[in-house]
Amino acid sequence: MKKSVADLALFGAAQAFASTLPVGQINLPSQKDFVAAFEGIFSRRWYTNYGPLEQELEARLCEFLGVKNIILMTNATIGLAIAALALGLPKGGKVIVPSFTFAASAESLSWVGLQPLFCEVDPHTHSISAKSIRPHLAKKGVCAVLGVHLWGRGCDIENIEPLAAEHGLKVFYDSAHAIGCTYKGKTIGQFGACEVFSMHATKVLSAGEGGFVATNDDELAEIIRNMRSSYGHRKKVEIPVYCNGRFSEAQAAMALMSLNDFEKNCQNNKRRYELYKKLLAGVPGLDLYSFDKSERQNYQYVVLEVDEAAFGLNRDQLVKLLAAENVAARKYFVPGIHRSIPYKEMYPEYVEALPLTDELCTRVMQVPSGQIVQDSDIQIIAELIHFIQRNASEIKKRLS
Ligand code: T4K
Repeated sequence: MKKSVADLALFGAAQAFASTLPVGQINLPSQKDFVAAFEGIFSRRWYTNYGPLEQELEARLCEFLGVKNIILMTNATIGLAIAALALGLPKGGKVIVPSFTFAASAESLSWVGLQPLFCEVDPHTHSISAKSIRPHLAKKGVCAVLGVHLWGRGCDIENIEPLAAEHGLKVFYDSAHAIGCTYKGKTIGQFGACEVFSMHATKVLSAGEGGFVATNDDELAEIIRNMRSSYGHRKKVEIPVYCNGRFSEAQAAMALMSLNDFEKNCQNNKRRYELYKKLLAGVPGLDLYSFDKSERQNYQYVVLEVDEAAFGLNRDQLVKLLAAENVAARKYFVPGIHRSIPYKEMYPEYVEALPLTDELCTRVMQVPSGQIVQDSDIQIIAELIHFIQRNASEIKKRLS
């Protein structure tokens, strides 16, 4: 326990943790199950291209999300790019997308010759809403809306979809954070033309690397399956271009094990989230992102917002102090995509146009959660944050 500001690692004292505590899930399966799954792959000698594990995973995900079609993909970035092309959006068309999201949401559009039209987000939910897309709907060249369910919370689907339909726009979703979550009681994956999920190593459902597209539209599913280019139950249909978005048996094995553990991992995430909530309650200037209790959540990210005036230090200073203690808190997402390369040069018109997003980019951070984070670690992180806040003015002097 730190007693004075000189005890902080940033000022040369011992670190609170001997090894780094990352943000991210890294929910590994048991090594025994892992070896057994890989023995099966080796004995079948079937490594990719719609093997038996891939087929089993697609069927299980259909059931899990209550959706007719799942198309597994190398990762969500490829899934988003293929989905955008499969929707038949016109070359050079503009897709309304938030800037407060992971770069892949916009980059996937650029890869397939579409233009991101960056919109604001709701400062409370951090996601796009009918209000934030409304000013852009009638702009020249706009052809679709790509909603993002940030932190797993469904964006304003019930208002976005009818509004987009009035303008003849397609809606699809980047649901990379939202596996197992609901919106108005309905499982995310069932909305829009299609939804794209990530199974990256840091996600609560993990294939190491991986992703998938979910859709109830059979025709769209066939186009996406053909574009992904692998064998299987596909019917040959006309497609804009082939791609390699294949998913391997190794990824499928990891994902199936992760799916078996999904409920348990979400419960553990929730416990960690609630512990942070309890232990950080009352820290001036620090807000824990909250979820609608009536919805199912995966609690994949523990998101904090720092109000510099009340906390006494800014978000960057807090992240730096924690990093020195081996707490690898992250700043998702800095800078906003509209201010990052290449977009700030390609589309300078957005640089000063998104003040709400800019504000979030200076305040929001994530603290470690996931399998390797013990309750005792959270206790230490919370004590550190309390200590830092109590001593904010002295720390600030030292930092300057
Ligand atoms: N849309 C949204 C809204 C997304 O958030 C993402 C990805 C995508 C689309 C695209 O999905 P994918 O194409 O990736 O399927 C991470 C992930 O790479 C990325 O998947 C994720 N979102 C994004 C929010 O975060 P990084 O660069 O911060 O991850 P990385 O590799 O630094 O990992 C975070 C921490 O986890 C590290 O501090 C170390 C730890 N870690 C990581 C890996 C990979 C481990 O302990 N073990 C590991 O194996 O982007």
